[in-house]
Amino acid sequence: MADRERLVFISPGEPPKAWESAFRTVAPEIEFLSGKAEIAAPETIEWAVVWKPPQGALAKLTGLKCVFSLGAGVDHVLADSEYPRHVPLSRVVDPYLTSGMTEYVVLHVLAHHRDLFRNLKEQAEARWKPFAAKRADEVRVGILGLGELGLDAARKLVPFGYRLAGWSNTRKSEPGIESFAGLDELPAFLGRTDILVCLLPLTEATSGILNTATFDLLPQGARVINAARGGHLIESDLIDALDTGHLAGATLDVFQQEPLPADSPLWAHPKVVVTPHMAAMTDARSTAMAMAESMARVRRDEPPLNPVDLARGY
Ligand code: NDP
Ligand code: OXD
Repeated sequence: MADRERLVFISPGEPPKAWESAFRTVAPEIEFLSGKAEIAAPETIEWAVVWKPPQGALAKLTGLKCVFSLGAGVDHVLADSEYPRHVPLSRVVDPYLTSGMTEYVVLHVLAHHRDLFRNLKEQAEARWKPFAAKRADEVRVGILGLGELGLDAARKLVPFGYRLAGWSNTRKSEPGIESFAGLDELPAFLGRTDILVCLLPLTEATSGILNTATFDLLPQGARVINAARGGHLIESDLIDALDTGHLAGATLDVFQQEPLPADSPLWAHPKVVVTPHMAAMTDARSTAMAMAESMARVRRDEPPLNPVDLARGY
């Protein structure tokens, strides 16, 4: 048995430095392993901190007490069919992540409402053409997913005066935000939405939810913002809906393939804004602190903070 608890960091392509330093501060008693080299005695590792772990990597760590997703989403962990399902999985819920996402959503909702993209295009052509934006109380914003991130973004949009609604599994009761719940209410939600924001987790039930049938239910000239996962969107369906003029624009932060391939038609599409999966970034210092708190809980046989319901997938 190892004399120190051991933590392995598995995030292919991400330098472990910031996390190693954060854990050195909040949990100096734990041995931090970068997961790059072959690990001796893998059965003595208690904690795994992961982003897109390779298939089967976690199943080999037979002494695991908890797995921590480096993101709010856990689809990248549960994609591993060998995930050891008796081990609790904890995800990131963090004020800096939440405020980062809210900034992104507010920025792009405002940009679509005020058609900043038209201003940029006309500036490039040195054309002076004022146009009137709709009043905010005539603009219907709808958020798919009213969880940690969707709810905060919706609340911060309330003071702008938008007509706000959200769609979730369970009904919410939030001042200024109309609640739609379950698949039966999805068509009515879409039918009243001019700017659609996706902040759902990627699960079997939500995979491909942004498709032609969904877009057809949105009003003519609607806009789509996807800051959740690339797997929510059928990219060719979006391009068709933009090219026929049914949709007026889109902001995409996440893609079926990341990095977005250089030959993707999304890069140069005149109605699409592409950002490279950066809507909200996990803050190593505050998240490592929450993970250390979770470890203390697990040592007391309590669930970690922000546990994922493995059956539900989020
Ligand atoms: P939460 O789990 O807190 O919220 C999920 C919301 O989606 C809940 O309101 C839930 O409903 C709803 N939901 C889930 N499944 C369904 C369904 N089948 N039908 C209707 N509603 C459903 O997640 P977060 O808000 O913390 O994060 C959302 C996602 O954002 C993450 O999973 C991740 O993929 C993405 N993300 C992207 C980032 C980026 O940089 N682009 C950064 C961080 C996160 P209910 O409330 O009823 O359970
Ligand atoms: C997340 C992400 O899920 O960064 O937190 O995408």
